[in-house]
Amino acid sequence: MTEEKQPALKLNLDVDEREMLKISRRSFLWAGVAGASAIGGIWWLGARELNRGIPWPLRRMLGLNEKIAEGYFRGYRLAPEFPEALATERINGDVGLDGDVDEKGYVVRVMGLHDMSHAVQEDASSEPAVSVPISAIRALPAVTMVTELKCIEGWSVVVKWKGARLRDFAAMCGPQTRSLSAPDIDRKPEDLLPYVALETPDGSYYVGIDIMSALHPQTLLCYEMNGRPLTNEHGAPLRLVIPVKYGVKNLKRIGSIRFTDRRPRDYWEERGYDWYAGL
Ligand SMILES: Nc1nc2c(c(=O)[nH]1)N[C@H]1C(S)=C(S)[C@@H](COP(=O)(O)O)O[C@H]1N2
Ligand SMILES: [Mo]
Repeated sequence: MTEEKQPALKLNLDVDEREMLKISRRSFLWAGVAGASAIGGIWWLGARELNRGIPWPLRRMLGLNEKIAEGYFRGYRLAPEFPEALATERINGDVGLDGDVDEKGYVVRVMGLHDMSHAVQEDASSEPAVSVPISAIRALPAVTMVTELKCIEGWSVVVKWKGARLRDFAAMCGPQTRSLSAPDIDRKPEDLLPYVALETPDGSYYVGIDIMSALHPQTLLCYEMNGRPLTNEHGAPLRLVIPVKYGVKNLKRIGSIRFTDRRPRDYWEERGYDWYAGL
């Protein structure tokens, strides 16, 4: 796993989670996000500055990222990485992928944030949601990793992925907390709501993920696969890649992301598979 604009992380696979929480107190992201919220939050980012490149609060976050504390992600057990030469692909599952998408104007609808005051309701039947433009996700630190996608059918493929950490996305958006006070992902992950729900834009494929797996450093919102933009069959323009879970949870074409205290419905769980689907 490499992150652009910073040295490769040294990762320690065997430290327990308590240690991880302790270490993560040296957090860096929240400072950048606090800077952003102080001047009106990410909705402002989406609305105002994206055409001119990276808005300044994100640029500030990148700066802090460069000074990332060694061991920031210690304690998370990482999925193995593979040589790039092994990267290949296979297509499986097309539920929720009908039709084309507007890749440039694409937005992800986000629900369950601490501050929903900028949420908009599209129509009478839909729930108010904050629209985060895909350009804001592309402006987050880009992570590249070569990991295995394992299908419950019994096959797997090694794929080179590029995208933003769901963790960084969450830090940018500010999820709702149990205490209803401002979220602190690094220092108080236990105060976050326990689940994340993701759905395709048409709502026909949907997954639920436990929050700690969602915040895992290899859980990415990907826009590139094997060095090329995602194709429709692989979930263009944005898909979830979560190597600590089976393929079923790696939702293609993300239409919405919801932070929630209720265990979300899950497409393959409803068809008899394990809800957790962890490796
Ligand atoms: N939207 C959507 N996402 C999906 C599926 C699907 O049917 N629809 N199938 C899942 C399954 S079972 C697998 S194994 C992976 C396959 O991803 P790939 O086609 O990019 O290899 O996508 C997952 N994500
Ligand atoms: Mo699968």
